Amino acid sequence: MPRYRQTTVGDLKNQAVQRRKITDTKRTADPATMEVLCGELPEGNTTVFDRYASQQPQCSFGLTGVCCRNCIQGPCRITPKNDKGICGAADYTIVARNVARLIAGGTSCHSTHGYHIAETVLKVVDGKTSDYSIKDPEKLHAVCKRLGVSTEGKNDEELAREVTLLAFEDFGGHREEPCRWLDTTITQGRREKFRNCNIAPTSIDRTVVGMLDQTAMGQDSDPVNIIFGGLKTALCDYTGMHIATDLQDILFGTPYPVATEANLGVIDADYVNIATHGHNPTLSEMIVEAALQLKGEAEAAGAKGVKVVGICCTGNELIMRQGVALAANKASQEMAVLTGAVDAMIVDVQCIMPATKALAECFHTQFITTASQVKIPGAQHFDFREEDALETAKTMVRMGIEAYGKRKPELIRIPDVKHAAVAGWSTEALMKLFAGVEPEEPVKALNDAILAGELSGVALFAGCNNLRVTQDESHLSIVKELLKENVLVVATGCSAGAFAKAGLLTPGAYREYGGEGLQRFLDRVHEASPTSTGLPAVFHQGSCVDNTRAADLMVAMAEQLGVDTPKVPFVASAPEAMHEKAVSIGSWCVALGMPVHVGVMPPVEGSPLVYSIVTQVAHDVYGGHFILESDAELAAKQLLDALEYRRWKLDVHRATAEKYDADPAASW
Ligand code: BF8
Ligand code: SF4
Repeated sequence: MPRYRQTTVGDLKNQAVQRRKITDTKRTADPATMEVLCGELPEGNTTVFDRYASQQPQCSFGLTGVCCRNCIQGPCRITPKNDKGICGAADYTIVARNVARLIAGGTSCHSTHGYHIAETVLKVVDGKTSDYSIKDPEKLHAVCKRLGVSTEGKNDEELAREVTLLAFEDFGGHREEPCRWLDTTITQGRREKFRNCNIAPTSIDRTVVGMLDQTAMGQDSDPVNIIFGGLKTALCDYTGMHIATDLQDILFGTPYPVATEANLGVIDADYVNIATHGHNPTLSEMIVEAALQLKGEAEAAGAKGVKVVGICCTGNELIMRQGVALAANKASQEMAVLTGAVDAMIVDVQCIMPATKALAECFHTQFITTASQVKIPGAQHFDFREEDALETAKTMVRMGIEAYGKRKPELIRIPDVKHAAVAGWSTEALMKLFAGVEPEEPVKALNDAILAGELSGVALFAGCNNLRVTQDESHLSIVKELLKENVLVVATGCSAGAFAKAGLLTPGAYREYGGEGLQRFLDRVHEASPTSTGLPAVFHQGSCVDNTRAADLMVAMAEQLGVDTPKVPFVASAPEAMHEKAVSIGSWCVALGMPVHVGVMPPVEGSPLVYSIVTQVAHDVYGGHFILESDAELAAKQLLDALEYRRWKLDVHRATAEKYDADPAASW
């Protein structure tokens, strides 16, 4: 019987792993980024790679999570000599509190994003802006159906208002029932589990505030209770981002396959290049429109037109819906500026390094901030409002057109590296693909392939770049291993960016990277439901805020199989988790029952108890657990083992249920 667990219960990693010598480390697996890094830097400047090296050695109290700064008697650090903080907090309390607060931080980012989109929808239906409209009434109706909103005799605007008001209740309402976007998108088994464990949130805002309260000095010191509070908060992260994805699809359209390109080579010296960076599509969608409208002005300035390129998750939003080329993921954001051919970088929220602005000062690049909560000293700031979105976007693009004339030709060096990519694989798009084989119940095509042993399961690759490891390397090596073993892979965030940059999203790439079973499956579904774009090796599902698309897929698989989600052969991996958002996503994935690999050690090693809760006990309670493994080869093996274990168990439970004419066993 395959093992789902690591054999080393409580046997913590050798901390030396955390402190590899920076001189021994290859910085990046991305040839374009490497090429730029090997060039000259403007005098006095550094890149994120240099600053990581300068920070070494990093503090081991922080690395292992045993530093508490939750009151100003601290910092208190746990050592062999001092096993308690000044107030008496033990390692397990401090580590659990720190992790829970990371989750609260991540949840705040995603839910603020979702809230902003909800406000935008309301402005649209109230007629306060004419720059946006409801682009996907079909999705609006699907969301209404799911939420139980009657559509009878109501127009799209009325429905959108009703849906948005329900979303506001999930953010800040006072209700006794769990948040609707959580409750209506999960299995009955998960609904009961979350209620029984008292981790079903009733309001996002209330839960995040409650988490800060629970983890304050002199509050909760029980690590299990704190971690349950953390999971409740993580389910708010799920709720907020599901709202964001649904409303973004309603407003900008549900993504379907679209052909484009990725990596720094997409920056074109003949064009005015506008890089959009951050996460929120309300701004970038307008930039795309403004760029189209201002083509003539760019030509008058001597360029061939305006080219919008994407960075980080704004890039992922635009690649999904608009086919805008993706220039960089997180660790390469400075490299885009270093090409010397980005005329304006327009940023919104999250993952924007202040250093990118500093670097832009050495070039002609205009650096523009647009969100009230994200200002960077020295950057041009526009208070972006939906009411005059297109006009503001045009002003910003014009700044890029003006800057185009001020380029320093001697500083331009664009790596000749880019790959064709097909993105736009929302869960709806995947279902459409599967529907060619199973028109009545598309997900059955996927489940049947798993039950027949043609596919090994499904994996979600998500998360960031983290400077502790070689950029993109473990994303690529783990995914290649899984593809070879016939795993269907979906991806989001900077992980999807890494795959796009390396050619795994290129049409037909599944033939190069996929095992025989995966190739056969994709050939079959594509023949039955052809696309004009062709199929990639990895299916890009969007930005970090879109991770519930993968959860929706897992839930659909579970419901078709007649089991709860922990039984579905579905795993997740965040090889380079970095942001607080990655911690919250990983945590709700565990609560939903996924084995979740994290390739960079999170700060839990300081407490053997917390370490074993997240890697072992979580499985007993929720069916999901963390696999904390920095070695890519071992990680791939553990993910494949987890899938094998689930397939084996699913087979046994299904065969037994059939024999006794009963439902499959509820246990996992
Ligand atoms: O939200 S994957 S580095 S860009 S946090 Fe950031 Fe991480 Fe990239 Fe997108 Ni997500
Ligand atoms: Fe130290 Fe306790 Fe204050 Fe934390 S809360 S800093 S452990 S006294």
